[in-house]
Amino acid sequence: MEKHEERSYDPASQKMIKKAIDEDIKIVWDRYDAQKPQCGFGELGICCRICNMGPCRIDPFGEGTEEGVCGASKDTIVARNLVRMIASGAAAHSDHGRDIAHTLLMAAKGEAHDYHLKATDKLARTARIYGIDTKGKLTEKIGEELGEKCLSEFGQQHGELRLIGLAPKKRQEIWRKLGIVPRGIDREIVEIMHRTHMGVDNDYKNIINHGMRAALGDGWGGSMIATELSDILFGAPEPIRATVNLGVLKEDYVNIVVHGHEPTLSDVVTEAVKDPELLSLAKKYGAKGINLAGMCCTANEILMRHGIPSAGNFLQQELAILTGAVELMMVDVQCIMPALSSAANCFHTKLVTTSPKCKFPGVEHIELKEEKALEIAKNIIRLGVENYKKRVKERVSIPKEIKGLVAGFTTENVFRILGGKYRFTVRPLNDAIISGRLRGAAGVVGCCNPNIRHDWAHVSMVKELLKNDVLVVQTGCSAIACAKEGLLTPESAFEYAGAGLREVCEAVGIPPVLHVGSCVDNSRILLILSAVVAEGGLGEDISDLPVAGAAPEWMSEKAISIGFYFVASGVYTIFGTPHPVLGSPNVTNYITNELENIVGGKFAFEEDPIKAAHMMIKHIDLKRKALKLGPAIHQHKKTPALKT
Ligand code: SF4
Ligand code: MSK
Repeated sequence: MEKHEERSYDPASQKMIKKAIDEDIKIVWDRYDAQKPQCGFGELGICCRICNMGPCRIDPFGEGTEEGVCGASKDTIVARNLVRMIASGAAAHSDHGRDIAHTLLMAAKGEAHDYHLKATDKLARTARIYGIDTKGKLTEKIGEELGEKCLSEFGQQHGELRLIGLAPKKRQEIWRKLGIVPRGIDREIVEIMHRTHMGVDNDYKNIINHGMRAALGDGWGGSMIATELSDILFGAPEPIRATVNLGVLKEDYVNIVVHGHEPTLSDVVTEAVKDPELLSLAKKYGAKGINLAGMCCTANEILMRHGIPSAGNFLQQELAILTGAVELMMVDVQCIMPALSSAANCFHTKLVTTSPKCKFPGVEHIELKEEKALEIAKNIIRLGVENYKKRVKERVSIPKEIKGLVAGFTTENVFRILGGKYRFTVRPLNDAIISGRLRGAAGVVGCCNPNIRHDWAHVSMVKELLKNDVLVVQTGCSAIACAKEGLLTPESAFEYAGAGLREVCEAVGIPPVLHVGSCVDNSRILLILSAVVAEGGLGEDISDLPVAGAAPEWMSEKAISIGFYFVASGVYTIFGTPHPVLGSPNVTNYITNELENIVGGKFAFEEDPIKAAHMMIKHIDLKRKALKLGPAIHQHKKTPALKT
């Protein structure tokens, strides 16, 4: 295998990686290689630099220093580092949720005319969950009250987050008994920073238990608020066909790529690109029109609501620029590589930052102001259109690879699709699991990372699960990886699904892999699991369900927070590469073993995606047995794994 093939499983990415090698342009894989060997202390989690008596490190071989200057043990140091990752991940998701709540409030008050409360049904439902009396009230009034209530939960000091009440009763009791129900979203994150300050919490179990509390404040708080309010504000997604991969970029068009996570501006950009004046300007410069594409989770947001194509996932952000065909890349927050500005400098691409939280030196910053979002969006698109003149035709090479997918599944429409028009229920899903046509379900989510062949682990794991009659739900970059392989279409069930899963997909008309959105939309998975419990017949808690989760190519601190809120919600969750905890056998044992008896879920680390898939299947079978369900009806013979 040549270098470009080793680096990515995706043929479109391979072509652009080859182009980078040929033109001696350094991209993420080169920077990764330059970092090797990566710091062993960091990998094991046993370095500490939280006070100025340090930095300190523990000798992993037990021959040198066993404690920091202050006396902190490896258990304390590892646990502190780990929960600080949760704090950062939960903060990122939750700040996203706060921003959406802020925009919703402005829209409701009539201060942001380019936004409207689109999903009024969902608005009323969510308002009622928050105890708001909706009778006889105008939509805007309900929106205002809901926006205020949600915003107040970030700084709430006492009590419990409202959305916690959507978890199964038994689950809520487990959290209450353990004292890990989040009181306020920000409060738990701040408390992580306090507890992990020098000389505070030294009990690794106590530290991690609080980490779970903050992570729950993300999954059942900040992220769930982001999802629910985004649906209200930008429209509740419905299954929608679209396309994915670098081939969505068009040679004769002005290509605009939006990248990041928060859809507040990009949702308006979907309107701005239809502006007749901008379209005629594009034509004046010789382009056939304006082509909008997404990247990472901003892509997922506008893909599921507007059918805007996705140009790719995290590791493709530089590769999109390398096509030489991107006039402008507009970024908001999270997962935006600092290297983008140098990649853009190698081509004619204009990079524009839009959030006050995310600026790059030397890069044009046009800040989103909700009051005049459409005007700002048009100004940004105009820059892209004008930049078309600078495109160097000889440097343009757009890979042809493009695949169709269906995105836009949500908790609500999954109920409707499964139950039919008159029966809003997940009963058919429960029945399919009980009868054994479906073995169980798995959430495969998360990033991509140059430390593992791009997309390969996602695709291999998901194919193995499908073959074994496990329905897969996906978010984030993992969903994009599998979409590029063609797994997110109803037709793919015929090629990849086991007979039982295929039967279910055919009967209901769904793909065997359901794309439920962006990273914050992992909260949708929590709600689907809760609905399955409430439907009955599969136990009383999420931890009773024959389900498992995985993040095979994770890289972000958000993935750690997501992992912890799934584990704390009772889900067995496998990460491809380990958390930086192996320097403490106690912490490792706590999160991969003991936690199961405490919260019902636990972590496992397994790099081989096929092995990991079988660990998930084994777990699903154990849960089936505990529920006294028979084995899955259709057992399939093993087929060879994909080449690494
Ligand atoms: Fe070293 Fe303790 Fe300070 Fe950490 S807190 S840097 S282990 S002295
Ligand atoms: S974008 S957090 S690389 S999934 Fe949500 Fe992808 Fe991971 Fe960012």
